[in-house]
Amino acid sequence: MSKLFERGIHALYEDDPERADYLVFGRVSGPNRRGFLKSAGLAAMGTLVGAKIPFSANYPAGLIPAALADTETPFVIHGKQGLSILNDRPVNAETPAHLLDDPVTPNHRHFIRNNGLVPESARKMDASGWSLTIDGEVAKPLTLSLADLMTEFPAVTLQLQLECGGNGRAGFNPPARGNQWTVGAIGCAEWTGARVADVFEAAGVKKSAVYAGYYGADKHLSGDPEKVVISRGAPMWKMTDPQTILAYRMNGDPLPHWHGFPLRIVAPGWPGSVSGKWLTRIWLRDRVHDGAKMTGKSYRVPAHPMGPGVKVPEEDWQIIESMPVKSLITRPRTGTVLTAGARNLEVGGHAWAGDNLVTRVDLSIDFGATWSKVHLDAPRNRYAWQNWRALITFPTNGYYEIWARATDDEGRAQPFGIVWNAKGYLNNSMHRIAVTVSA
Ligand SMILES: Nc1nc2c(c(=O)[nH]1)N[C@H]1C(S)=C(S)[C@@H](COP(=O)(O)O)O[C@H]1N2
Ligand SMILES: [Mo]
Repeated sequence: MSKLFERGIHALYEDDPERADYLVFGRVSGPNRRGFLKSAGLAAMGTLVGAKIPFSANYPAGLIPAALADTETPFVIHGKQGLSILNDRPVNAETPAHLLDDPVTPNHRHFIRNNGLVPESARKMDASGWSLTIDGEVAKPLTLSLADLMTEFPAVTLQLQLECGGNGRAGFNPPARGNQWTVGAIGCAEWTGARVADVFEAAGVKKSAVYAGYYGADKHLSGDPEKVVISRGAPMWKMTDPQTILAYRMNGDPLPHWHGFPLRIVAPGWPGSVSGKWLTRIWLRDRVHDGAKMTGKSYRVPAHPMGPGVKVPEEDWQIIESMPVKSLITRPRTGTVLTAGARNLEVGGHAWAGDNLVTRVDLSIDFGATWSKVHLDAPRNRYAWQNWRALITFPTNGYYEIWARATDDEGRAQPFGIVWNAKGYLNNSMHRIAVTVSA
């Protein structure tokens, strides 16, 4: 099923309704349609809408069943502005670089990466029936309401960067399947919540606990309530880091429904997939968590860089932990044209480096021949992205590219190219934008 929805049902139907119909329902439109509907097609359609369809024979070909279509208005994401929609079922949308210029990413500009469907209660912003369970390798399993979390544990407010492990996938060649993120699956909002460590402490962590896995309330695309959308996690040391939190506010507001209302993990600096949304349970494990999208090739890369077509032995796939050093130019917007004779330009953006600090950012306007250091701010708190700015001077009129390269505190700098891997993770190649000074 997931393959069908890689592009989103609305996009699929807009492109070629008959083909979409065939892909979704396994039937063909036209004279043969009735025959197909009686067999596999009808069954598939029934599964998708969750019941038998008594009047299926009358169902117009190429029409998106309202049960699927009305989840959100196509191509509009409520509460967001200016995002590029990569998929609408599940909703996946990224922020163009120039709209990420704010030092702290506002809610309407933060990217969305959903693997399934937003739970109904989150849509209604209703936390009345919600609770969080902490169980597994603990002395005292806990079940907490939102009010418990807000009152029994100290609240911390932190700016935390969250980047999808697949950000930059669009740059892969040969292409990697999945959402074709360019540069905008990154944000740094101000999150408020309880430290995971404090909540775990209340549950009494056993010595046997080595890993913690999350479960959320989102719904699988197939509609099957038994299927888990995603259930990832992190080792105890990361989960109990003082900057890993159970967030119930985003930039001062209750968590927006897109971002996990009423509660999510924010485990900054690691692939965004560790930061479970619509959180209902954390299971402390005596082994590495093996939930949905923890195993196989999901969020894993080969221990040694490999080329396309090379078979990597099972034991050489490693779970992605800290994300690599990266930067973004958020002003000016790429394609900016300056008036003839203009020589100076203010350039700015952000840089981040997983669990590390960024120690410098350099810019080049001559395709990497020479570099100059920008003014780089310290992070507001650990795991906040670092804002930077520079004034650059163009020697003549003409076409320029501005390239940005960040370096972390272990001396690792962004590469020019991409270290290829099969699933298109961890592309931290340098960001570049085009600027022309008119002739
Ligand atoms: N329950 C749940 N949590 C989830 C996801 C999801 O689909 N379901 N997506 C993960 C992925 S892959 C990423 S990159 C981040 C994205 O967070 P955002 O949508 O708030 O930007 O959430 C993570 N947490
Ligand atoms: Mo992600």
